[in-house]
Amino acid sequence: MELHLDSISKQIEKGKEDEFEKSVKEMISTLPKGNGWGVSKNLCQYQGFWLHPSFLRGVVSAQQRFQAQPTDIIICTVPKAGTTWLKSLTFSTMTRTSYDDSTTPLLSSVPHDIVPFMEFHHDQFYTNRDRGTPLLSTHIPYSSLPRSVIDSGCKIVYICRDPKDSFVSMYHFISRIVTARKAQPLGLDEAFELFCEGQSLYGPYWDHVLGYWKASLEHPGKILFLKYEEMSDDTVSSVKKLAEFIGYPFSFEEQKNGVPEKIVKMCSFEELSNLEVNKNGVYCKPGTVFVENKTFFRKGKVGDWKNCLKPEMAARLDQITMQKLSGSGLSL
Ligand code: PAP
Repeated sequence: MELHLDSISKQIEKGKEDEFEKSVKEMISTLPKGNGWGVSKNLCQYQGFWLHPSFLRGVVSAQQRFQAQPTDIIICTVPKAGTTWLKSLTFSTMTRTSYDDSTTPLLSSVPHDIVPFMEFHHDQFYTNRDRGTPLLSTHIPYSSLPRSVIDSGCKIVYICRDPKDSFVSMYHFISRIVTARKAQPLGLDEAFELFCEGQSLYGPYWDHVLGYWKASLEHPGKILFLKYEEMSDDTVSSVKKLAEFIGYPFSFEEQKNGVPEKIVKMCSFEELSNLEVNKNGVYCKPGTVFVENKTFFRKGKVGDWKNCLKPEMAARLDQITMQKLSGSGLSL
């Protein structure tokens, strides 16, 4: 009898899932389409932002079903602004009484497998919660976040980066994925033009940043707004600030014993990028593509755009940034 009921409820679930898939497909077919940079045929413009079609399915699913808990910590980022680094630092800070630098799961898993993306790994949330670390991440723009994330009282940590470095990072990341698939990546000039026009993953870049910036001014206790450059400049102070904000402050004793410094070292680009898992492992975003873990660790430097962008390209991005951020109190 129990087995029978189980199979009926599975059928009902499957029916609901099929209906959801159908309605998302229909909705996607009505959206404006943009250039997918070779990763997908098209990006879709959804609620003002350009999304990869398979991420969009996850975004809609999260909007409809994700229930944030007041104790959740959600890392929100615009792609290529420091997601991987912030995940490692936050996870290590939250789990420092359970693990140290010789036992941390970061030694054997890429940070994206340890801190799942809300829109890519919907099914795994509960597993993650069972592990006792209420830590998730997302690239979803502020205005499109699931309602429960805003209402639940959970905390958000956002990181942004100089758009010149984020663009260069994204360009290399996508080129590596496309080349691995034996396809022809977009030329730098074409990708740059699209980025400037706002057509990049989860772009327009500036609108994404501004959404979280304005929200952080309105709700400073809910959203911590970080910059990659400031974190690079003084990582230990940034980690202490982060720990305080998420409710896991370092005690006097821990500070005396150099715990924040140990976390910073363990999560440094040099340490993480040299781990076997991050040199040779593979990350799979469900429903989309396999990405080699090493593509998340390229150079990890501030100002690498100088090796890639012509001065006039840099000036153009700076100009757009100035215009877009004008009057906001934010500079990048
Ligand atoms: P994602 O949004 O796809 O997850 P994300 O982690 O935000 O990517 O960005 C990757 C960038 O962070 C890369 O920058 P680069 O291309 O300019 O080199 C990557 O090298 C950098 N990065 C990854 N891990 C670290 C780290 N531990 N410290 C500093 N930078 C890092």
